[in-house]
Amino acid sequence: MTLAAVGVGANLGDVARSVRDAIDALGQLPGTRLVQASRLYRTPAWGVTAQPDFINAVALLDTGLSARALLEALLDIERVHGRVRVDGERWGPRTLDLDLLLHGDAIIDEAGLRVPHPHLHERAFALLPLLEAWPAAIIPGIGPARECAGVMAADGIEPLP
Ligand code: PH2
Ligand code: MG
Ligand code: MG
Repeated sequence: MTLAAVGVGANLGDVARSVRDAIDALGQLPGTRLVQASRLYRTPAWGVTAQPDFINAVALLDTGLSARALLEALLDIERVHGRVRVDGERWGPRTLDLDLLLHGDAIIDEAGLRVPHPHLHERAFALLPLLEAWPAAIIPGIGPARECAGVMAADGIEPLP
């Protein structure tokens, strides 16, 4: 079994509902248990900033799924939530985005699968909920997630009431 962290985000549709439903769905994957989920955070869009705020959260899973199998399961859950991938579009608005942030201490760089998530250490919207769910999280090849978050502005990121 492996501890895996999944970033959950959405900024189109009924976003809080999508994020909560996705966290439930993650806990029901085969051979997988939901260990912890962060609160939901409202976060300003990062990267492409001219789009609605996101709701972000992180789910911590204990799973027997390989990173590749977990990735495929994440894509399935995204599709169930109406995610439409637009060719060539990067960082655009979406009904649901599930990102494999960490899979134990694995470092993977394969087609479609990069773990740890290549932007995790520079995104407060992912690090803050990650640290809430898993305070001791280590980003393989980078270091403790807490140290990355400590040097980062978290402007405008707030837990939902
Ligand atoms: N996801 C992105 C790009 N920008 N910004 C926020 N605040 N939250 C996200 O989940 C997000 C983003 C690409 O996946
Ligand atoms: Mg993403
Ligand atoms: Mg994604």
